[in-house]
Order: sequence, then structure tokens, then C-alpha cells
Amino acid sequence: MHETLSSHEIVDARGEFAQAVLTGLSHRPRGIPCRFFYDAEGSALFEEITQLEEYYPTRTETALLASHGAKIAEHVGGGVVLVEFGSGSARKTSLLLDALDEPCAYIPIDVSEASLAEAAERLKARHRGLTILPLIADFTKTRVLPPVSGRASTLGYFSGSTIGNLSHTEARAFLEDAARLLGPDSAFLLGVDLKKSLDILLPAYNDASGVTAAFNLNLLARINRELDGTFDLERFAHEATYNEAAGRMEIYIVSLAEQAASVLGRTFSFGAGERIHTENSHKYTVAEFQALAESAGWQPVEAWTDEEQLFSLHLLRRD
Ligand code: SAH
Ligand code: AVI
Repeated sequence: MHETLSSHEIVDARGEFAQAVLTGLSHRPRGIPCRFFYDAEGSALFEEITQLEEYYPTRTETALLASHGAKIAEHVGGGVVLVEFGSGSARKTSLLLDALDEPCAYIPIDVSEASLAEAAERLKARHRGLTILPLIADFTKTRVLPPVSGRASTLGYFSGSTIGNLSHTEARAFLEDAARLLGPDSAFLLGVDLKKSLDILLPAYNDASGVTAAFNLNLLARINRELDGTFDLERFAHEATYNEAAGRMEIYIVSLAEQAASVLGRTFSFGAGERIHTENSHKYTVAEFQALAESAGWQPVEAWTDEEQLFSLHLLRRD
């Protein structure tokens, strides 16, 4: 793996962030794509979220993997290359690697260089002999994988319901691209959050200790750090609401006062109550997700859910 980004890649990454922020703050409604949450600070805050009592997805998906790993392994067979999209800390991945029959390589793909480096180190120590080939990349734009000799077939893994952070149109395009990327004899395992009562959903995105708020507001802190931003974090707040019609949580940063902030020398004015959209998190029923997968050329093999119907784990195959 590239231990560090080359200077030209750093300029590109900063340029991409700068452009997204300047464009996103100029347009109405204002919005910044959620992949920019994940600098080293944001990735660490997301890890804290996964440990929160209110945030049920991580522990529920972990339990589903522990219960059904053997069945998944049976379906996909031995010697697979495991390709993970948005791998993050890859803590759940170890459970999957343990269950699989002699996986031949692991290719984690993530925009967070810090997460990739840390996860690769940990997995190298825990799964001795496994070839690990990390890719620092946008998973919606990855079109080629590093060649792996002796590969039997490919298993994709997209955990944590990160697919919910894409719109339905983007999710379908992603699934179609992933089918091409993973190849004809591939399977795909996805963790997908289920539609559920607001009593459970709202606290998951409005936790009492304020970690989700810090995660959201870190986007402004990142702009201050990397783009000469002048946002006063005390005068912005986190907001998370459920949009029933769209079936998704919507996350915003709200201006608490009439104020101005500059980014790379450009000044932006905000009215009191004005919002910047930072993330959507779509929720699916099992049938809705299976229909989406089928529309993108994937065949549902099995879907597992927990007793409380909080979270689903889908195994798909190319048809
Ligand atoms: N799969 C892990 C992490 C989920 S957090 C889990 O279930 O716990 C989402 C992860 O996806 C982060 O590590 C983030 O850096 C990564 N990510 C978000 N958007 C991305 C994109 N467009 N391309 C690549 N990685 C992305
Ligand atoms: C990574 N992703 C699936 C998380 C989610 O639940 O949509 C990100 C997150 N945003 C706020 N809390 C967690």
C-alpha cells in the first residue's frame, strides 16, 4: 500500500475537498457530500459512534455476522478475494475472515488513509499470511482491482449500511459498477439498516453524549484546519431528522445566529436557522433492498435479520 500519499495526490485530495466545499456552500440548498466527514478526526469520531448505546447498527451487524458467518462461507466457497467498500476500522471484517475458508486476499477500499493504515496493521497481525492490498480511493469511482494470483472468486463486502448514505439512484449505479468490478463469479454481502420506529432511530443520530454532533461539526473543523476556514463551531449545531416520505435520516449543520465565515478567502453568510445538508442515511425494508439489488443485476441469495428487526445482512450473487 502507499504508506503516505504522494504530494500530487495530497494536492488533488485537498483540491477536491476545496471544490466540494466552495460549490456546496454556494448552491441552494447548501450541502457538502458526507464522504468528507472522514479525515483522521472524523474516522475516530465514527468509531466512537459505533460504541454508543443508542447506535444499534454496529453491534447488531456484528451479531448477525457471528451467527451466520458459517452459512455465508458455505455459500461463497473457499479461496475468495474479499473486497471491502468503505472498510473503516474493519473490525467486523475479522469475523468474516475467520469464517471464510482460506480467503486468498483482502482488498479494503476507503477514502480515509488513517483508517486504512490502522486496519491493515491490525488485520496483518491477526490474519497471518493473508495478502492485504489496501486502496485509498472513492468506492463509487473504483473501476479496477489490483491483480491477485490464484483467486477463485470474489466476495464484495459493504458493511455498516454505508450504502444508505447514497441516494437510491447512486446506490443502483454503485451496485451495477460493483458487479463489473467484482466480476462474473462473484457474491456480495451488504449490511443494510432497516426501517423502524422513530423511538429507536432518532436517538441513534441524536445521542445523549453528543458524539454524533461532534462527528457532524467536525466537517466545519476540518474546513477550518485544511481550507483556512473561520467557522465558529460554538455558533453552529447538529440536527438529525427523519424524512418519512424519503425513508431516510437527514443530517444538517444549523447556523445558530446570523453570521459569516470564510473559506479560502471567500466569505459566506448564514441566516439564523439556515442549514447545510451533510448526510442522508436511507433505511430499507428487506423487500425494498432486494428489489434495488435485482434492478442492478444482483440475485438475492439470503437475507438475515435480528429478532428485533433492527438490521439486515444480505447475500447477493451475480445472475
Ligand atoms: N464499514 C465500517 C465503516 C463505516 S463508516 C463499519 O461498518 O463500521 C463509512 C466508511 O466509508 C468510512 O471509513 C469512510 O471513510 C468510508 N467512505 C465514505 N464514503 C466513501 C467513498 N465515497 N469512498 C470510499 N470510502 C468512503
Ligand atoms: C457510515 N454510515 C452508515 C453512518 C450512518 O448511520 O449513516 C454514518 C453516521 N452518521 C451519523 N451517525 C452515523
